[in-house]
Amino acid sequence: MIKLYSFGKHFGVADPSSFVLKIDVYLRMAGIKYKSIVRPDNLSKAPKGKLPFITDGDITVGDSQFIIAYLQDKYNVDLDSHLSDEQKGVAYHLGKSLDEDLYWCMVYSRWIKDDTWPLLKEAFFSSMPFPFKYIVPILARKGIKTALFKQGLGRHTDDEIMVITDRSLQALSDILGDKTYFFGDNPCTFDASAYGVLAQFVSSTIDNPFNEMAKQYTNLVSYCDRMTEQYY
Ligand SMILES: N[C@@H](CCC(=O)N[C@@H](CS)C(=O)NCC(=O)O)C(=O)O
Repeated sequence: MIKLYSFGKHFGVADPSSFVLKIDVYLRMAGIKYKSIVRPDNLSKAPKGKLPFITDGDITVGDSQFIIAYLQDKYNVDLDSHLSDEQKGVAYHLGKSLDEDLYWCMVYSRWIKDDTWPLLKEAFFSSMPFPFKYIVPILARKGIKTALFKQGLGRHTDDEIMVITDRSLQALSDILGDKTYFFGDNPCTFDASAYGVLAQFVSSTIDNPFNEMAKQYTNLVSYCDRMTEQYY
């Protein structure tokens, strides 16, 4: 059976990583049986040093885009057969925007903002033995700060990052409109990506200004509720 190496349920969502949640929901959408493996040493075993990765027998695949490609190929999954070529192209680049832009806004809201960092630190590091529980979170947060700076988002002010996040959420809300899924009546691969990141904002128990702002988009909230209801 496929094993999905993940962080485990946190803050009211099946996984606090948008990339792991993308694969978790994708496997459910595709009807593929899998087992979630939540272990502290998952990251050190990850082929690319990041989660998610999967193992399927003796095959290991890292990175959400390659995991999806592997599942499509190996298990003959096609969640996009109802999309036109143009829609497939739009969906692909929308997905990239979530992975490369909105994801980082979420990271900023959790790791950098002092209103949420204590919650994150407690959830991920408090069970570590002394002195690691004090040293590791400081180093990890510093690493995220550097990553955000290099990515570019970390060079903006707090207000600017809020604006960038809101623009992205507004655009997603406009695209979804009153449709059931992003591309109509049936879910597609993009819905896995969308749910993966949107649920982190609107279905999370984390109460911060970013999530508060996201929850104003009632169609995005209903969408995540619908996906959760359907697949969990
Ligand atoms: N491109 C990767 C991104 C995965 C990723 O950034 N995972 C984060 C969690 S959301 C991670 O494992 N970070 C740990 C680290 O960088 O040490 C994918 O699509 O799977």
